[in-house]
Amino acid sequence: EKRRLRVLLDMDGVIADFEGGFLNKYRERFPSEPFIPLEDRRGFWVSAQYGDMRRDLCEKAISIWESKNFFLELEPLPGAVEAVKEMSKMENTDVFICTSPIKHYSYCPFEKYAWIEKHLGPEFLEKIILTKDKTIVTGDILIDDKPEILGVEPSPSWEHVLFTACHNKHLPPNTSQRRLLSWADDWRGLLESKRQ
Ligand code: UMP
Repeated sequence: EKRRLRVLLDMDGVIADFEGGFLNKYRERFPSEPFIPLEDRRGFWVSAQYGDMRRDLCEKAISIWESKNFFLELEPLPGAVEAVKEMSKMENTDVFICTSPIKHYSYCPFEKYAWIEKHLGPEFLEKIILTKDKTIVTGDILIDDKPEILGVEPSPSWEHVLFTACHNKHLPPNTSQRRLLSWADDWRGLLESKRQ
């Protein structure tokens, strides 16, 4: 009998360009403040690295993604929209978008739905999972740019495949964690490896 493959895709940093969108809007709003070029980004939390640079820059960074239209206006990452659409049309494959909203809920959850409808189409509105804890979601694979995904479930069902991003590309090689370097990388082969 056939078993279906369940793929969980993170949104920010995997299909939507959070880092690029942040930097553009931060520089536009705070043109005279220091900023971190993408090649100098280290660590998942943008706010932490800005706060380390100068204490008050933490809240200035946060004010950017708490603003109206921040999440809505993010650009798709190269190849992401095409890959997600192709993946979701594959036989025996269920694709879900699994994303953590920020706690400032005025705009983010709405705009994530609107972004998915705009870029992937209304049929994907049925595939959205908003959760702060991805460990309680079951799946075969979770493609996510956050190096460590923790929650209440100590042994999640999915294999976490690290999607390469500006903030994680310098991490020391980790033999127990596979990577997808970009959407030009072999994501089809990755999915095939999970069907065996
Ligand atoms: N985020 C922050 N602070 C940061 C960087 C990102 O709150 O410094 C937010 C953006 C996303 C969420 O809403 O965290 C990350 O969600 P996932 O990519 O883990 O789904």
